[in-house]
Amino acid sequence: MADLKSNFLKVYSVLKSELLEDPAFEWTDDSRQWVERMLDYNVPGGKLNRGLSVIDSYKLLKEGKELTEDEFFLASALGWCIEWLQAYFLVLDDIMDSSHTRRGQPCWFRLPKVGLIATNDGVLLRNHIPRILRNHFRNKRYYVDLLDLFNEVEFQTASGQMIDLITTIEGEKDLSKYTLSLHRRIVQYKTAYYSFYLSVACALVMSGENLDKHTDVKNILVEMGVYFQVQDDYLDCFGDPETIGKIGTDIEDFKCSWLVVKALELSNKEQKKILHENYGKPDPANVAKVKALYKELDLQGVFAEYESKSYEKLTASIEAHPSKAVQAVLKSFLGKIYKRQK
Ligand code: GPP
Ligand code: MG
Ligand code: MG
Ligand code: MG
Repeated sequence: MADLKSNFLKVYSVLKSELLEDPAFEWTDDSRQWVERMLDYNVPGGKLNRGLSVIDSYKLLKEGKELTEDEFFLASALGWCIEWLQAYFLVLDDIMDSSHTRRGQPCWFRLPKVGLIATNDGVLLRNHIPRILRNHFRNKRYYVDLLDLFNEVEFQTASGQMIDLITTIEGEKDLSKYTLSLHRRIVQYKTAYYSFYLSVACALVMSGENLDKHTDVKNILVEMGVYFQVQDDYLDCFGDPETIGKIGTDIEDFKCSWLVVKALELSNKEQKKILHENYGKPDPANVAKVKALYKELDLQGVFAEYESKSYEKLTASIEAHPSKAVQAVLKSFLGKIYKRQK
C-alpha cells in the first residue's frame, strides 16, 4: 500500500511538470511558481482514496492480474484527474461555506496573499483536467467517453452544490422544510457521483466497458456516496478536528445536514424551539446549544444505528451483483469507509 501510494505520487510529479510546461501558455517564473505552489497546497494532501480507487478498481476488473507500467500510469493519471476535480471543488466549497481549515491547514483562500485569487485557481484546477486527459488519452478509443464522463459528473456536482446552497434560503424561512428526502437529493448530487461513481466509472471506461451497461453498479455506488456524506455531516459536529483536518461549519451555515434533519424528526415542542432559536447563527453560544441538543437526543446513538444498517444494506446489494470482480471492487470501497473517523 505504501508502495502504491508513493508510485501514485510519482505520477503526480510527472503530471504537474507537464502542466507547468503547457505549450498553450507563455510561462514566466512567477506564473509557474504560483501554479506549482497552488497545486502542492491543494491537490495531493488528502486521503487520496478517490484517486487510488481507480487503480484498485482497474486491477480488480483485470481479475487481479498485475498492471503493465503503461496501465499503471494511465489508471494513476485518471485517479489524479479525480483528485484535481476534488481540489477544484474544495477550494471553491471552502469559500462558499466560509470554512477556516482543510486537511489540517488554513483553507487556500484564507492565506493573506491568496484571498479571492482562489476563485481563479479553482477555474485553473478545473481546466487542468482536460489538459491531462488530452496529454495522455487523446489517441485512445475511449477519449470522448472520458471527457463526457468528467463533464457529466461535474455538472451533477455543481447542481448538487447549488441545491445545498439555495436550500439554506428556504431553511432560514422555515426550518421544517429540512427533510430526509431533501437531504438525500442534495448529497446524492453534490457528493456521490464524483466521490464514488467516478472512480469505478473511470476504471470501467479504461477496461473498454460501456457505462450504459453498468447502471446497477452506479446505483450501489450512489447509495454508498449518500452514506459517505451522512458520515461527513456527522463528523462535521462530532468528529475530532485534528483527525478530520477541518473545523465544522454546518450549524453556523444553516446547512440541511443529516443531523439537523434527524434532530427535527426526534424533537418535542420545546426542543424544536431550541433549534429554531439557535440554528444557523454564527455566535458560538448558539452553536453550543444546538450541539447540546444533539447530545440530549442521542444523535450519536442514532447515527451508530444508521451506520450499521447502511452497512448491512450495502453488503446485501453488493452480494446480489452477478460479477465477482465487481463485488470485489465494491466491497473494497465499502471497507475503506465503514466507521471512518476522517
Ligand atoms: C461536500 O460538501 C461537497 C463538495 C465538496 C462539492 C462542492 C462542489 C462544488 C461545485 C464547489 P461539504 O461542504 O459538506 O464538504 P466539507 O465538509 O468537506 O466542506
Ligand atoms: Mg464545505
Ligand atoms: Mg459545502
Ligand atoms: Mg461537510
